[in-house]
Amino acid sequence: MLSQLTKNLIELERDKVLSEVKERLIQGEDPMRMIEECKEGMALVGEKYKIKEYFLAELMLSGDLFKEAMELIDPYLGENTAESDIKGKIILVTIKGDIHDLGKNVLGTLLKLEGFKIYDLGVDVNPDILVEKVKEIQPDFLGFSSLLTVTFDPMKEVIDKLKQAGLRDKLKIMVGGGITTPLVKDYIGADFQTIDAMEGVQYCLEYIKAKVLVKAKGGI
Ligand code: B12
Repeated sequence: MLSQLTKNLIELERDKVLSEVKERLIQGEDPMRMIEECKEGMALVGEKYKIKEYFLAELMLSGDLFKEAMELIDPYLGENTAESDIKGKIILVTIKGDIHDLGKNVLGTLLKLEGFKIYDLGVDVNPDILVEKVKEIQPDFLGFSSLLTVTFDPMKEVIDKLKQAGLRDKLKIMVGGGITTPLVKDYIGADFQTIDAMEGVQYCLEYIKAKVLVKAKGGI
């Protein structure tokens, strides 16, 4: 059953959504639950768009509303980590042709809270510029956020170019976003795929933990 928050987001009831989020935050509710309910609402807005019950205007309104709700939730998510305790570097990006960024922003916030340094390169990023940034930043992870099928080839292009430059094996590559599947991961040549930001955070934490263990045993 849909929560009231999810229903109000689908109906684009801005005031009701924002006042409910404020109220529940004050009452000390887990902010992650509200993020999940809003995410569910966004997926259903997408369904309405698909069947032409909603149009671009509604997509845009829902995007703005989600952003406003996140702005309220952000301060309740926790403290950021000190620079000296950084667990690893992560580039997050939405590739050429795609300007969706809400999921990427949620993921960035959660990773930051877990102690990762985030290099958010934004949206509609050119593959060659991204390859240069990977060379420059040398991140532990590259995370693609993808909401449009037209991004599959440019993401594959980046990974192919990283292979040619001998950089592919120096980092783990994740792909996420509502339309991605394990098949997309295999097609582009990534290491991990999810449609759940928390699973992405878990993947990064586990990989870093394993890397630290290997180092401690005298590997790498
Ligand atoms: C809001 C929205 C918009 C907003 C975006 C606002 C913004 N700033 O992002 C606007 C209005 C701009 C928009 C535009 C368009 N959109 Co739009 N949009 C959506 C909608 C409704 C919600 C997306 C969203 O933000 N969800 C909420 C977030 C939180 O969820 P999420 O992205 O999945 O992220 C979560 C996880 O996946 C994960 N995650 C995300 N990224 C990553 C990355 C990694 C590494 C990891 C580990 C995890 C992770 O973390 C998040 C939290 O768990 C979707 C519907 C849907 N089903 O997704 C359509 C949808 C994505 N849009 C669609 C379309 C067609 C368009 C347009 C082409 C419409 C048009 N005719 O112009 C344009 C494209 C513009 C462009 N060039 O990019 C289609 C895509 C179809 C396809 N298969 O390619 C969808 C699926 C709607 C539909 N059902 O047809 N859109």
